[in-house]
Amino acid sequence: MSDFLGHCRDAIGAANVVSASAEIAPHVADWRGRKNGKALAVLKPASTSEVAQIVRLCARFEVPLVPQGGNTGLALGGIPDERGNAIVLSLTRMNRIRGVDPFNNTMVVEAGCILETVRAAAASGGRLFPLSIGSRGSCTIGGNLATNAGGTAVLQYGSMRNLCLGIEAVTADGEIWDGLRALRKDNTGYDLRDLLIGSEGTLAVITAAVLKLVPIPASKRTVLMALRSVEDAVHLLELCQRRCGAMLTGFELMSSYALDLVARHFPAMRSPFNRKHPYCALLELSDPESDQHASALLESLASAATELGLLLDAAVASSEQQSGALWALREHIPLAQAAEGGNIKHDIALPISHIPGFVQATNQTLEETYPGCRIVCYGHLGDGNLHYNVMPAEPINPAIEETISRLVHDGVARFNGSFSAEHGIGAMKVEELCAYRPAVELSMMRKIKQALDPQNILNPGKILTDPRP
Ligand code: FAD
Ligand code: 2HG
Ligand code: ZN
Repeated sequence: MSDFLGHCRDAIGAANVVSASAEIAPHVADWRGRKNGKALAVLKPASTSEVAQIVRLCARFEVPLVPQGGNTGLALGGIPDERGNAIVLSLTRMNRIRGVDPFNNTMVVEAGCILETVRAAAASGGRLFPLSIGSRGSCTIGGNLATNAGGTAVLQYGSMRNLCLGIEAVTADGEIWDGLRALRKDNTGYDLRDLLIGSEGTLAVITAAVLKLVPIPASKRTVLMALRSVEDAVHLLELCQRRCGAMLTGFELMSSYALDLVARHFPAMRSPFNRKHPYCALLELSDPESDQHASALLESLASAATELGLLLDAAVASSEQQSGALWALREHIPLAQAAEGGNIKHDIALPISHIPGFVQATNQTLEETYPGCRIVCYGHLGDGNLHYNVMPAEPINPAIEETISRLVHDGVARFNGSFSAEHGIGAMKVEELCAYRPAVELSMMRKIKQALDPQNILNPGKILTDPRP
């Protein structure tokens, strides 16, 4: 192995091959602090050709590699396992914005660019890069692509797949694929870009991308609406989509218990309502016309919702600061859960019409089977994506985690949903993939993996089981 690391040092400079355990530590620990892997070293290349050299060395010495961006992933995809035979390939030094094209509404960025930086660069060119997730200050474009990240603006702009026109990547044998085409139409054979998006570092290392930009809306309005039930939230969503069409750019659901957790762990953040309501919906309207137009739309929407008996209360943000405070309530839910500790996460997608039935049935079964369990239910209702996290009364161990997840995911399957809406499979949901996807689907996935990475050096054991002991 010293031979391998020696060649790596020659390729990217000794300072960029990190092997001191204190420096490796943050790269092998998952964001939730639940798992720690081991790594031979963390390698930090600064260019596509350096990435290619490292991948060629990994292929030659048969060293597995785990691509990593901001390490904010929630499916244990970006850290190595406990064997200690893999390297972490950190893309964070590849952080150049290669160019912005306002007429084509695109920008070319390297994989290690932080999402927030990309959004700021787009804004300074008068454009919006719409992907918005709570981890935007640390996650990277490479990680966003590799997980096909979703977030709070998917309703109108789509997930990462819909926001990317082209990709540059390094294949498992160390070849560079320049697929940085900035085209909105391109039917030239199999869509390799789409194959790599969502592949969680198992098919290639993404080094750069062409991202789609949109105009910055003239006006944005944020409103928090208090509601009686999930069913009413679904009715409100239907009303909003009917009246606002493409101007509805966010529709998030939060249960009262989810907001209680935020208030407990972040006392400065409080719901604007002076009494508790079972659920709240956080809405964002983006209007291409003007503030007046947006306000009129919002007013008519609120009175229609009141007439239908859907609205218990509403708080309209009247400044950017107030809008930020409402969004902070929503974005602090995962942080409050992390502070509270011990929860079993379920990132599920369902047909929107089935969500009330699913929540009602699953809450009831859980409460009967695990008396005293608490359910933290919130998420991207407009996309049919809920974070349905469970905190049992008893301490969490692998057996209880497996039984509760099976109960929730069986319910999801009964309602024709998916057990992973936006966080991916990583190492955490490999068994679920086998349990809930048809054999033919798994077989096609294995053939793709075998064809593109015959040595199984790219993030082994993620998405699909690692056939090696
Ligand atoms: P990492 O965690 O470093 O890696 C994630 C996966 O991508 C791994 O499998 C890794 O191997 C692979 N990978 C990383 N870079 C590359 C590359 N260059 N080439 C090939 N493979 C690569 N996710 C959502 O979808 N929606 C949300 O709303 C959301 N909110 C979040 C809020 C918080 C507070 C946190 C902590 C996480 C949240 N996430 C959310 C999850 C996470 O931020 C996303 O999955 C994000 O896209 C991961 O980016 P990253 O750079 O941190 O990737
Ligand atoms: C969010 O929407 C993230 O806030 C995190 O996807 C979800 O922590 C979770 O369960
Ligand atoms: Zn989410």
